[in-house]
Amino acid sequence: MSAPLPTPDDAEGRPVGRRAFLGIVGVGVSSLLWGGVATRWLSDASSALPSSLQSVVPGGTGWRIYSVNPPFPTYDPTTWRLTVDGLVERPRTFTMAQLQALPRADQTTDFHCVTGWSVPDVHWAGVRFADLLAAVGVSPAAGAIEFASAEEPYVDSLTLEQARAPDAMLAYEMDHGPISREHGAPARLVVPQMYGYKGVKWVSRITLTAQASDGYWEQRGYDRDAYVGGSNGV
Ligand SMILES: Nc1nc2c(c(=O)[nH]1)N[C@H]1C(S)=C(S)[C@@H](COP(=O)(O)O)O[C@H]1N2
Ligand SMILES: [Mo]
Repeated sequence: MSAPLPTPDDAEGRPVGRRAFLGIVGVGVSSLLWGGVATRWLSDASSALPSSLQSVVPGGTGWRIYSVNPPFPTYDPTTWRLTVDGLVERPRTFTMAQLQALPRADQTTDFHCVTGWSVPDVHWAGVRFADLLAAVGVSPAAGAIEFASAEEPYVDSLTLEQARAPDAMLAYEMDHGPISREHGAPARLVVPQMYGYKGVKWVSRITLTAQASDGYWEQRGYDRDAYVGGSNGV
């Protein structure tokens, strides 16, 4: 039998029991929850916890917020740019307005983290990769896309074929509003057919490459092809 894979719920590489985890978090957050400032708590005070305990979701939405290198990146609309480069014919950067000028796609899909939690019926809006890639032109040698987060060193990749799945997108809206800071503002990768670790938050650079490469969790033992129900880790 192989050793259990590490998960975002581990503290400093040590497993944290679910009860212990909830206990630690519960003490710190309960008073703030009543004050209705749970979101601010997540953004401002979360650095007081070990990085791996970033996973609390006040309000019971079902989400756990994950981050490997806090604090969460900040989004400044005046300076933010998405870079699309690598094996493309016309490398370029996009402002949010330019990204939103591309054809918009909407979908409602379920979200599954490999550690066992799910959120049903999440609404996303954003750009399909067919449309994004048409804006830069794909070089014949390209076979995959690498997604880098403003939160270094979080990265992941998809083959071009995977990225062209009808429900994969670079999302800039979640549940009918701009993506919030903790969920990856202003843009995150959404791949409903795969586990959540493929869904890079705070996407800042999209680089076309010849072949897919291992992402953050894949370097720690998870499958690169992370199809829900059809990969390791569960
Ligand atoms: N930059 C970045 N993206 C990330 C992660 C992360 O830690 N950092 N965690 C991944 C994992 S394992 C999951 S399940 C989802 C969780 O999304 P949420 O934090 O919006 O709930 O984000 C994914 N994208
Ligand atoms: Mo996850």
